[in-house]
Amino acid sequence: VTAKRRADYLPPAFSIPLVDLTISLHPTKTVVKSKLSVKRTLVTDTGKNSVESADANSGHKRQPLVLDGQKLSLVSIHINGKPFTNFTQNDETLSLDVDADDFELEIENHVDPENNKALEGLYLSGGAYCTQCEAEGFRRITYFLDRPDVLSVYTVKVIGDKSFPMLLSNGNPVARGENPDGTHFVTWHDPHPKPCYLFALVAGDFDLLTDTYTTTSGKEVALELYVDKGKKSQGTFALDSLKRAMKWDEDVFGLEYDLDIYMIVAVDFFNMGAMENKGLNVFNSKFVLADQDSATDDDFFNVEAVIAHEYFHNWTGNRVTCRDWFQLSLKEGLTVFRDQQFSADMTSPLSNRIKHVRVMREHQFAEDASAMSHPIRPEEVIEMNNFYTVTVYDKGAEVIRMFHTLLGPQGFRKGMDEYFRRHDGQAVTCDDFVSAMQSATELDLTQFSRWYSQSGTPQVSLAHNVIKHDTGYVHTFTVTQNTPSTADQNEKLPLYIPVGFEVIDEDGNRYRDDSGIIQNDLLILDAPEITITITCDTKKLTPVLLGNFSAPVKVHNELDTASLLTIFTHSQDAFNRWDAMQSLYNRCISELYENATATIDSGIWAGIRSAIDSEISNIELLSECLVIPSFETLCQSRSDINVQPLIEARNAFCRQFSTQLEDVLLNAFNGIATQAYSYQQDAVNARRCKNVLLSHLARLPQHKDLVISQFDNTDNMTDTLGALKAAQSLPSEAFESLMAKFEEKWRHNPLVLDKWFALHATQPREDILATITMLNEHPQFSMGNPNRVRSLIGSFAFYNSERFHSLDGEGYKFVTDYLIKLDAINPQVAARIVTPLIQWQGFAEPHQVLMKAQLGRLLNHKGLSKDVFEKVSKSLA
Ligand code: BAL
Ligand code: ZN
Repeated sequence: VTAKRRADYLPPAFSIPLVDLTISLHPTKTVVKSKLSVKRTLVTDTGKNSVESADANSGHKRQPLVLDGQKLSLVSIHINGKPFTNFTQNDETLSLDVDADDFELEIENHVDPENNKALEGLYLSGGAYCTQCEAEGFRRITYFLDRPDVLSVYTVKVIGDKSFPMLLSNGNPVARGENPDGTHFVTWHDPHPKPCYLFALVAGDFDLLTDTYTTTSGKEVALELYVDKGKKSQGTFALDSLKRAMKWDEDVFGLEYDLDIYMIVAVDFFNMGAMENKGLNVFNSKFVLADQDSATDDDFFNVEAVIAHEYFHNWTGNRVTCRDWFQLSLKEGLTVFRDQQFSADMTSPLSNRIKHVRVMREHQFAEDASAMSHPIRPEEVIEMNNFYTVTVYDKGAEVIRMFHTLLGPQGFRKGMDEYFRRHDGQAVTCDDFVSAMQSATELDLTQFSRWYSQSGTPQVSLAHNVIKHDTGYVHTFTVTQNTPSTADQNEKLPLYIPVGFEVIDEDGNRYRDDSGIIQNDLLILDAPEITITITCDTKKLTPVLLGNFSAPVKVHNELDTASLLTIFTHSQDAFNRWDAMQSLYNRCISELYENATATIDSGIWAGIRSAIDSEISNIELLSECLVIPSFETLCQSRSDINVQPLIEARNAFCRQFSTQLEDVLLNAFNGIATQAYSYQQDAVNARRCKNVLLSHLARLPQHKDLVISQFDNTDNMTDTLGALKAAQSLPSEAFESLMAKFEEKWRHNPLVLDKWFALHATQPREDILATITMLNEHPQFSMGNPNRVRSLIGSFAFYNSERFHSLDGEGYKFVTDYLIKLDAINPQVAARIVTPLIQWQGFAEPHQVLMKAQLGRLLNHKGLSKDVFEKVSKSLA
């Protein structure tokens, strides 16, 4: 197994301007006929092929055309119409010794969609043919230069049995008809040159929702959404979301859609969330189907966000694509940032920001601290599918957000305009993006661009000293940065970090620094250390760092309870107010972690009580402030973690929280009226707040009926699930009884049942492994369906920390046994679920020993995929 390195990039030795595919679908023997126009690429000044020039000059034979191809049965090769035999083949490539510079290559091969359980390339699942080509799946359909910098215009003829009435591919349909053998066909033409990872084909029998969208410049676009039969009514929200996304991209970025038709197909078997294939998005049905009975508010939110994300890729990804896969964040970080901005505009900036910061703190910081640590632009990759990570996506989006913060909305837009002006139709690099942004600002972005090459989570620390002078007080704030070494990189350089910086006193008055270093509430920390002073006649000042999470860093700012409550009361930044409460809870949990019998000071409860009282009508902030940091978040500010004691400390804090604050929690709960369901932000906020409150009240036996009553009486899935989550704290018979009713009602809806699988899997009961083993046999469960596997096994490994990390080692062993079986079917999904096991670094020695023992078993397993091998071998290196 060899790694590819970013530094080894060479441009392709051949281009393929035109691709003409004829694909005759058959479950086990699909015939792919590919006709390619191929040109040797020339360097204009020498007239020599760019890669072979040395060989050519020294008189050696010309460089062969080396095509990628995996799991294909080759039938024939023709060049310029003549049979061609001068080739060699191995498991991964087909190498053709061709003399010509410009020729037509015809290849015929067979593929076996029915037995393709990895869901990469062309597969037949759930009664439909479907493709997934990103990152390197096209090579499982036909032989090709499967790399994103080879851009071609595609014509695709799809031939299929009439039991598959819909035959779809990219672009516009240009012909359709019937064949003498009873099959039918549709021919598609996509005029936009694209890399093969954006190729798509879908064939099946779907329900179709249609609509139109007229762009600002007056072009009418047909919108088509394909869903499973009988699910039409669950598709309307997605289609409306698409129109909102199209409008938003015109309004905010001036970007219009560029084909006559935009199609989205929802399928049940899908490794990812969705895929932005040109003009033909393929979606995991989980991110399309939504109605009030079966989808929660979070599901609605996610549908809108993912629909927008894939749509936004049409410009940031498809029109301007990546030169090579190391540049993945060029399109993903940027597109995640764009979808986050869209969601904030459609819903609420605050809850969006908190949602995304939670992802960073729970998952991205953990990745940085693990053996899989990598910069947002990785340097070395064995299996590209392993790099669709929270680092590339979410930290990548944070880096784009920092450009936005530094350049301002107008400067950012100017940079984006320039990016498209320079690179529309090209495959480019992250450096090209930075260069376009550089053209839009006076700031020198050289140091800033280290965010692309340096991995790890920087730590920003603050030391605050006060000296009394005759005239008042001089406060000195020393802010330092330090990025600890990571598994992939020892040496770290100072980064250019925009640190939100606010200084307030106990009454909420704000203070400016003496030298005006802080501008627009930002301190630019571009050196290892920066000191600012504030001279004033106030002794007690509270510094508030990282407003709105202005950079993807951890902050060390030791503040006492009074200061945290001051921030909550007075900070101008709602994010900081939320964050202060999170810090307060974290500190309380630390006390209980260090001393299990400690009781939290009554002053703290009084402070929280008055915080709740003061925000009783601001339910959006209130609900976020009532959420106790997750176990995963708590792990990120600790090392050498003993799991059970930390979970017990968190549970003890939660119990005290419920007991101490029962009256205010109940009062707030009763104060939120239940309304008929609508997916409107006010109603979403109300349900969210009510369900957070219910989860606290459910810990008190006297409020069991509130949970049951909500479960029995609600008209929507958000409150049903809120009740079920709260019921996880009830005695197990009560929980099981509600779960049984839920299953009875929803057993025929797999997406809803996924929620049920996940609720079971996250129960910290002692016999959970037996329960999961039983659920694995549930009629709706299938190891071949990634959604089911993620719900049951993924939820256990990622979120049932108590049982996964149980010190008898059974949780680790259970997941490992499962992964060994899953890896043989679907390596991509197996490699995702191995993540919690490879993140052993933060845990205490007894955990590490047990985790590494299971990783060793995996590594020794014969036939392990490249996907799992890469992560496991790194974690044991
Ligand atoms: N490009 C893979 C799926 C997504 O990020 O949209
Ligand atoms: Zn994406």
